[in-house]
Amino acid sequence: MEEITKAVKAFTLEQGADVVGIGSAEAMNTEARKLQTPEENLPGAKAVVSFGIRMLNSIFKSPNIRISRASYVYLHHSLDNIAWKIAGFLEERGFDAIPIASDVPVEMMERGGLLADISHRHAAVQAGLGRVGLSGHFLSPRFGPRVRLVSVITTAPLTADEPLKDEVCLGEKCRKCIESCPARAISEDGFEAKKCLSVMHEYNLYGLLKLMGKVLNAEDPEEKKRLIFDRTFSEIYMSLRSGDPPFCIKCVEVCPNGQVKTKLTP
Ligand code: B12
Ligand code: SF4
Ligand code: SF4
Repeated sequence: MEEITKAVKAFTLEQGADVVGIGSAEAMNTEARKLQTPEENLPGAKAVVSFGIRMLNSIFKSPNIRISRASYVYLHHSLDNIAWKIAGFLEERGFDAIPIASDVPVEMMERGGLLADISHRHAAVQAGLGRVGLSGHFLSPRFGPRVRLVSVITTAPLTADEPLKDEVCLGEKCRKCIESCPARAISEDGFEAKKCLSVMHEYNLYGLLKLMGKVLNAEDPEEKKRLIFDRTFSEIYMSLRSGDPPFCIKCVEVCPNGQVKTKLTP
């Protein structure tokens, strides 16, 4: 299996991934919460190909929120596209393989809300690509949290990588993610999704409804025009195109792990 493992990794990097590793499905079956295991998604699963594409550092320097938002859409499309190709690559070699979406769809209610079929962070940790930090983010030693992830579950018995032993997060010495979160969603006790969402809502469909209310109430025709053309059109367009992209990214921006390391071009 060594040969096919090498071939899958090489193929993934050729397609545009910046990091790739293999996680053991057995280990994830034991550790993951219910309905987030490889086996429940693909009976007979043996391995999980985990990979990521780094975020551009320059995005964080732009004061224009649309640049950051567009990068979200771009990265998720790229990740899903490559994951689909990897699954095809494995099927052509006689194995079953399923890509798990990089973002939505997720289970909204039954399992306690907003749970994906696989935690890509968990898969990346198992695949030896990095560790989870205080912010809840997966931190790569090279890109910190500035990397978006996706996973492909397969019945191919690929050789698993060893999880990383060294800590990447600077922990108590740093706390920058805790201090900068506008929703106070991060603490030593963990991450609270509901609090984070309350900030995200300012920028998604709920925010859009609020914006429409403002349009209806605006008395000055110039202000009405500005709200319609400058804001509402782009919000509707982005929501339709990408589902409902969340838009706070402060905890990623401030993490010193992401700021100091840049990619070395081979
Ligand atoms: C739904 C969702 C959200 C929800 C939160 C849901 C929740 N319950 O946590 C909301 C909308 C609030 C959200 C916010 C954000 N998200 Co989000 N989100 C997801 C999504 C689609 C599912 C997450 C999920 O199922 N969580 C359930 C919990 C159990 O898993 P988890 O948080 O992924 O990981 C935990 C466990 O795996 C565990 N773990 C990790 N390793 C190990 C090892 C062992 C042994 C064990 C037992 C456990 C364990 O610790 C992790 C951290 O708590 C994932 C994509 C995916 N399929 O994974 C993206 C994802 C997690 N989001 C991401 C990002 C970037 C964000 C935001 C910055 C928003 C943005 N602008 O993009 C914020 C960050 C908030 C934060 N501090 O974490 C990235 C994270 C990349 C990274 N480097 O970590 C992901 C992976 C998307 C992607 N494809 O890259 N998100
Ligand atoms: S995305 Fe924003 S609101 Fe959510 S945890 Fe990170 S800093 Fe806090
Ligand atoms: S900001 Fe600091 S404490 Fe938070 S995850 Fe990054 S290194 Fe860890």
